[in-house]
Amino acid sequence: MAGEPQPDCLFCKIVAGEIPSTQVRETETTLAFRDISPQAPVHVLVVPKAHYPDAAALAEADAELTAQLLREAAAVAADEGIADKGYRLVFNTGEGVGQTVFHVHCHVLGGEGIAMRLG
Ligand code: DGP
Repeated sequence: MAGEPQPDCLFCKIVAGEIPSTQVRETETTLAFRDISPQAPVHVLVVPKAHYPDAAALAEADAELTAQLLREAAAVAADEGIADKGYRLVFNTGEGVGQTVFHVHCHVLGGEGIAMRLG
């Protein structure tokens, strides 16, 4: 069923506490934790606790949860002190652009030295 935990999903295991992570925020429906391989001074992943493979599937299934995820991403940016200077939210969607974990996650990227423009 849509949203149900998937046994082989890495981020479902992190949500369940079966794999450790450095958590920075948690709500009833979302979890935010530091990326294991940071690409910027601040690099946090925000996930819904429910399992959806990518941003398109989440948006199609649950508009409120999509909004909660984006609100949490903004809250992470505020907590991490990067909201004023600007930050980037990235949803890699599909293997072709490097999505490696098929549990939707929002990368929150920011801090000194982060590129100002994509491309
Ligand atoms: P993506 O390429 O968009 O699917 O990003 C997946 C991210 O997940 C990547 O930046 C590295 C991160 N990641 C992979 N395995 C782990 C893990 O076990 N723990 C944490 N905290 N992050 C992980």
